[in-house]
Amino acid sequence: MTTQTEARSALRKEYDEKGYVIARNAIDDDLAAEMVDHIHWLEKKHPNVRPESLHHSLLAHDPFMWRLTGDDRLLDIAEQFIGPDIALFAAHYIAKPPGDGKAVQWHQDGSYWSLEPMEVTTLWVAGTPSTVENGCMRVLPGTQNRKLLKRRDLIELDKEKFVLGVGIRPQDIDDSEAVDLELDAGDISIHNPQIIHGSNANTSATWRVGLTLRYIPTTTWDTEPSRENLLLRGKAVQDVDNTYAKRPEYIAGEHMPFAGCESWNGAV
Ligand SMILES: O=C(O)CCC(=O)C(=O)O
Repeated sequence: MTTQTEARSALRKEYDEKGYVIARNAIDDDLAAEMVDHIHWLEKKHPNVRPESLHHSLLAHDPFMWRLTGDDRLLDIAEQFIGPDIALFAAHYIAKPPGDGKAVQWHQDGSYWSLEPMEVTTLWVAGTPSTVENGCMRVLPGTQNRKLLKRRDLIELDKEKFVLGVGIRPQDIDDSEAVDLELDAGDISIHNPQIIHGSNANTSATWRVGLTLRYIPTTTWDTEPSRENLLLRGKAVQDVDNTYAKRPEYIAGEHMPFAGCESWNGAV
């Protein structure tokens, strides 16, 4: 029988070799279903924001987002990659509506981020099944060992077609070895900030709901002072000048109800 420690080191080993790894059933179906409810609740709250663009600033004071990103099952996984003092510097729902979702051009996440050092890992959480047909994430294994492209190396993209405004030039990519990360609701993939990845548009009749969670050790400095990090486990480091959001209280009528919201306490 595989022990918990062996399973953990297997996850880490695969991530180090390939730049990504999948953890199945990381969260339960009920929590994944609440993610989908959250998307539809956010769509009503922000009718002018596309569901691929529900960014951190809309989520940092949302009790359900704190409940989800602070879930011990996700933090236990993040801890294997970044250690025990954990903050979240960015969350972003990339939810692609049926037949209408945008593509994500090939990119390396680290090209966009002002983190010092670039110690960070992404947990990509599936709220619905994520398949080739509905535009699952795709990766180029091993490319985490390539140099990190700077923003000036990237090209501008048509925001009507692509979720991100800049990406890697198509002629710089050989996608013949691309791997499709097909996931069920509740599975997650974990990826390195340098791996080249992207996704196609959703041409299917079903939603594809994904949430990107960027976890950092509290020793990493998020040099963007206006961005509010969520301190989720362990301690902040005094000399690292990150801005931390206050844990929000749940207010009925103002926030989306979720399992356990009545006993959610903002002050912990
Ligand atoms: O959700 C997607 O399709 C792409 C995700 C992505 O680019 C990321 O997590 O950095």
